[in-house]
Amino acid sequence: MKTLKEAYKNYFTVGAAVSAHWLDEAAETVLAHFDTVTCENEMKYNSIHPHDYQRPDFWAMRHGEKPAPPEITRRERFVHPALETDFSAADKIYNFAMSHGLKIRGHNLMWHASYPWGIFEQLTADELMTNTHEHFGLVAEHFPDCYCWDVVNEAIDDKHGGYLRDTVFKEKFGEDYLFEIYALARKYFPNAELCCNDYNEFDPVKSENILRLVTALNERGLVDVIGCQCHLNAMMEQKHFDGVRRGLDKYADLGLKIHITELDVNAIDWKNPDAAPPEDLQRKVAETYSKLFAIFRDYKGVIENVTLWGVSDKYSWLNHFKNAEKRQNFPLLFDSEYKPKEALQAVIDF
Ligand code: 9MR
Repeated sequence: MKTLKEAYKNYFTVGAAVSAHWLDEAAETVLAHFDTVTCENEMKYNSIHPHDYQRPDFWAMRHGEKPAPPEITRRERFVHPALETDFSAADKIYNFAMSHGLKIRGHNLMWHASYPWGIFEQLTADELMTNTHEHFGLVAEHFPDCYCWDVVNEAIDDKHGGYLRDTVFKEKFGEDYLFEIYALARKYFPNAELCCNDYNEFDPVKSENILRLVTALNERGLVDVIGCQCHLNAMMEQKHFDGVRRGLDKYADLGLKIHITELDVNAIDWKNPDAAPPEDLQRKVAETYSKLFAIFRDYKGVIENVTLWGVSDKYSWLNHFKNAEKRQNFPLLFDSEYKPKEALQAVIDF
C-alpha cells in the first residue's frame, strides 16, 4: 500500500494537525504519511501565554450572555506577554518537525477564541497593540521556520448580512484592523506565506465575504494563501460537492495559493445526534474523502497543501463537540489504533 504522501507527491503536500500530548504515539504514522504538520492548539495565544482566565460558555455568549469582566491581576503581563510564556508544548512539535524534515504551518497568530477573555477588553488600544507586537515578535523569534502562518483566524462574521466578525481586536483597532495586523505579520514573518484561514468557506454568502477580504488584502500585497478549513461531513450530497468546486473556482481566480487547512469528515448528524448511526457510516466517510480528494486533485498547482485536522479517530475535536462524548466519531484516515481506514485507501486509490 502506498503512503498518503507518496500517492500525492505530484499534486500537493499533505499534512496533519498534531497535539503535543499524543505526538509520541502518532509519530510513526505522521512520519510515514505526511509532509507537513500543524499544531492543533500549541501555538495559539492561550497556549503560549497560559493564564487562568476562562472564556465563558461560547454558546451562551453567542446567544447574548455577557458575563461581568474579570478582575485583572498583574496587568503588565497582558501588555507585555513576553513576561509569561510557555513554549514547551509547541517546542515539542516544532522540534519534531525540524528534526524530521517536515514542514510546519503556524496556527495561528491572532484568534478571537484564544486570548484572555475579558482582559484584552480592558486594555487600551495602545496596550493591546503593544501586546500584539510583542507576541508576534516572540513567536517569530522562537519559531523562525514555519513556512506559513494563519494570521487572523476566522475573521469573517457568520451572520448573513455581516462582514467582519465583531471581536475585541476590531473593537480596539477599528474596522480596518486587518490591514494593520497582516502588515505586522509581513514585518515579523517576512519569509513566511501569510494565510487568511476560515470555516464554512463554501457557504455562498460567507465565501463572498472571504473573497472580499482576501481581495482587499491582496491589493495591498498582504496575503499569499487562502485557507479553506474544510470541516465537512459524511451527509454531503452532490450539490455540496458542487459547492466545494464552485468555491475553489472562485478562490483560484484570485491567483493566490489555496491550503486545505483543517480537513475532517464528521460522521454525526448534529441536527439529529441521537439517531442511530447508519450502518455504512465508515463507508460514507470513505466515499466523502474520495470525492473530496478527487476535487482537490483537479486544483493541482493551486492547492499547495491539504492538512487533515488530526491523525487518528482517537483524538479529534469532533469527539467533544456539542457533548458528543456519548458517540464515537470517525472523522479521520486512521482508526483509534492508528490502523489505516477504508477512508485512507479511498484517497490513495485513484
Ligand atoms: O481542535 C481544536 C480543539 O482541540 C480546541 O479545543 C479548539 C479551541 O482552541 O480548537 C480546535 O481547533 C480549531 C482550530 O484551531 C480553528 N478552526 C476550528 C478548529 C476546530 O474547532
